[in-house]
Amino acid sequence: MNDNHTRKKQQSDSHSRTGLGVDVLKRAIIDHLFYEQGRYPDVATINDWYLAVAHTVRDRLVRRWISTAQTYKREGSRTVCYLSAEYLLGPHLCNNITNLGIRDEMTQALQELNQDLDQLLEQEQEPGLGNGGLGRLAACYMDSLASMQIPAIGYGIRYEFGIFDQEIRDGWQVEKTDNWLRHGNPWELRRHKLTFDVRFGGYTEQFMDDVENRFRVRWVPDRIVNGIAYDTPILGYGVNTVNLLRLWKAEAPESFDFQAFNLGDYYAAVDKKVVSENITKILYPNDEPIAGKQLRLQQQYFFVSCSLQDMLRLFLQQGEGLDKFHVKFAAQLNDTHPALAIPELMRLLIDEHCLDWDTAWVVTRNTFAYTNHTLLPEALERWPLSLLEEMLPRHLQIIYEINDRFMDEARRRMYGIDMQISRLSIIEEGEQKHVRMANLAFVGSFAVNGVAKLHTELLKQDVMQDFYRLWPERFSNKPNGVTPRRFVLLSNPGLARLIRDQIGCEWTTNLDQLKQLGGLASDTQFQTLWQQEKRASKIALADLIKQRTGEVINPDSLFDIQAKRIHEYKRQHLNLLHIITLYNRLKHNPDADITPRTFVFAGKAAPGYKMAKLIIKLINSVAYMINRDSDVNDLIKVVFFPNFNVKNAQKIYPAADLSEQISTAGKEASGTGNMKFSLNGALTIGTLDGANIEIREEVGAENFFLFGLICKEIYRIQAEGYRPWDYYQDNLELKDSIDLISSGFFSHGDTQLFKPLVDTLMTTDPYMLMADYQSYLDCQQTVSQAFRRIDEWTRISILNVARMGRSSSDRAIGEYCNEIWKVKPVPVEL
Ligand code: 26Q
Repeated sequence: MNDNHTRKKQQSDSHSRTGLGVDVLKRAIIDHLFYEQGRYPDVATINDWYLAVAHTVRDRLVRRWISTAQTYKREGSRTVCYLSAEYLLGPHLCNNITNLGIRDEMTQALQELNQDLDQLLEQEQEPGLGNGGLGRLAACYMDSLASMQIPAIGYGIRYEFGIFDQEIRDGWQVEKTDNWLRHGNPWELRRHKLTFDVRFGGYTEQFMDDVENRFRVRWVPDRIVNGIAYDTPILGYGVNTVNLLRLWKAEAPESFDFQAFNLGDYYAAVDKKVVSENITKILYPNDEPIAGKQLRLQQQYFFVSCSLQDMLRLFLQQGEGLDKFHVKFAAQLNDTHPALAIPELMRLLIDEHCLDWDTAWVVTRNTFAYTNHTLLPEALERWPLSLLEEMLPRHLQIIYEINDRFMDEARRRMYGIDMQISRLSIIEEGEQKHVRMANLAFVGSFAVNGVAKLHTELLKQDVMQDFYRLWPERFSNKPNGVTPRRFVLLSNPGLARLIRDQIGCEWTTNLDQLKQLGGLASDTQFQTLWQQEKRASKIALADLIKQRTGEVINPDSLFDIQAKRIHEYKRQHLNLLHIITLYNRLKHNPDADITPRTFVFAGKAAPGYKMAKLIIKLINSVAYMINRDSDVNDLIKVVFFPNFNVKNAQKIYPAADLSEQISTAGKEASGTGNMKFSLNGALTIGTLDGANIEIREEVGAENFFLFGLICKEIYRIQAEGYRPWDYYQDNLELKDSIDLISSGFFSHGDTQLFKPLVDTLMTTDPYMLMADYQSYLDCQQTVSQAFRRIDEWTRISILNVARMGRSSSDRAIGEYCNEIWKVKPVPVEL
């Protein structure tokens, strides 16, 4: 999608490492196959071809990468550091081809070599270094930062095993380790020389520094681990900027283990090596109780320590005094996972670089900003104080000092205000003391933000209300966004082409341009083309579903899709109650006039989250019974699409007619899948929760299927006492659905299997399914009617896409840059 000028320039470059024309790409691929894989075309495997193409593309990033680094260094640019324990990047190859603007050229080059690009793309193992929304957000933000030419470094952890691969056996989720590095990773560069020591354990002692003439603290650790940098280039779209994603791997320092400490005790030394290298072995799942997760805390400290040491190194190269550190760097904390960066920067500045406390605190407080991603109280990070004391004794001292000074400041601010000061404390008192990471993150940051309007409001009024009362100016809302490059241009090329033919290419970097499609929404010719694209995507998904599950689905049915982590608050089981109700209706009346639907579920459950896994089992059990029932006559089909990851997501979003966003109001911070669906022309059925609220405002209430209690009503009912039994008794269809589950109908007669789920729904259910059931059913009825008027549906689908401009991650990053980080683009010339 390049303009003619750049295309000409590209074609004139015949260098085999940089040229972008078809012939030079061909030559480069063959070269790599020969000299790197040691293969020639006749015997090369698909994976050999994949690697040859990957290296060919990587070559084309290198020159831009170096130019970018040189430019930033020369200009002494202010840099954003995104600190995130997760990056859910998805496959690189197609993204880099897209961002280089050479998809057509590469397709042709491979054709001429008798290879199929799509087939090669299938070879790539995606780096699943994240759980879900938060990790994917970090990846979208890296794409936008590079595309907007913002100097930025992403810092994180190079997990050897990312999020598990999900298989379904007998309806249950089975976890398979994700050995993504098995075949090597062509997208990273190990930086052998770039390593830092990270200390753990031991004790601290005070000593008099005669040179500096002041007391200092020395931390004597009992263990040292090395962090080695692995760099992945992040290419912006249509620009020369290549930013850095720097992930840290833990290794044992040879000298430390083998000589100084374990002389003569070989096995203990090997043991220590294993323990050290364990730190970056595996990604922790969310929704998992934190108890006993020592290793998780080690991971968090390990990566922030490496990252800050690296930032200090880069800063000191510029020859300025460390009291100006925050002038050159802004560091964003992606939730509280990297919050130990706050005491760590204090420690580095004070203990290692001899700054005084007050100066160090000014620097620290002006460096960090914190993004909150959750309102669920059980998901707020708290670490046992005893664990910190043992693992990071110096940091605990610093945290205490930060807290004491902060509490005094709070007392001065609170003067005359009736408020419980203990709620502000970083330390939670009790039988077992805890460190509250959100409080630490707030105290050490100059800004804190929520990720959607309602979420930010609840943050201010609820979760962090005391902080908000005292420091309202630090709070802001930064609505999430998603990259239109990966989630439209790359994953839905047909739709992208259709859009380009109407409005050109500017929308890919300025998503508001999609507005121009609004004028075409009622154009019947355009509607037909739009329907054709959707149908093609649905057929492609149907093929994939056939291949993965054996299930045959009807591409003309309404594709009703819920794809996201499995969690009770996201209410996949409410979706199921709708399906079971439709089933009951069909069984009572096989001639019932029902709009044909295919219900698709996809998502992983945390391995230790019993109820979420039971929900997966129920989905598959319902699918089993319904899909085999001839009374249903294929009017409804239920499919569980296994192993939801970025690669699979890219096939799922384009095929959806209806996007299920049905969390209990007030529980979903934002959601970003909702945006990806809508950008691909799905209509949304949803509650007033998270980003659904903004999506509805943008696309128009008349173009959004709204149902359910609003947040305030949820709170009110909960305060009065939620009585699920009343809904059950008053609603025959609801009762029938629940009873059918309880009867063992879906479990080969086993009445115990789903009892835990039903019992929760009937008693304490904090997500109040029953209270939203009827409203959801009515709304689904409206959906079914609407889908029958396909032209009207298509009109609304076009309007949805046309009005999704604000959900671009470019918009989000623009707001972070202007309002929080104060950074400006630094264009890179080749
Ligand atoms: C914490 C401690 C120990 C182990 C694991 C964790 C952990 C890891 C990941 C806790 C939470 C997460 C991930 C949270 C997450 O993905 N939140 C989602 O963030 C999205 C981006 O802002 C929002 O759109 C979603 O609403 C929110 O659920």
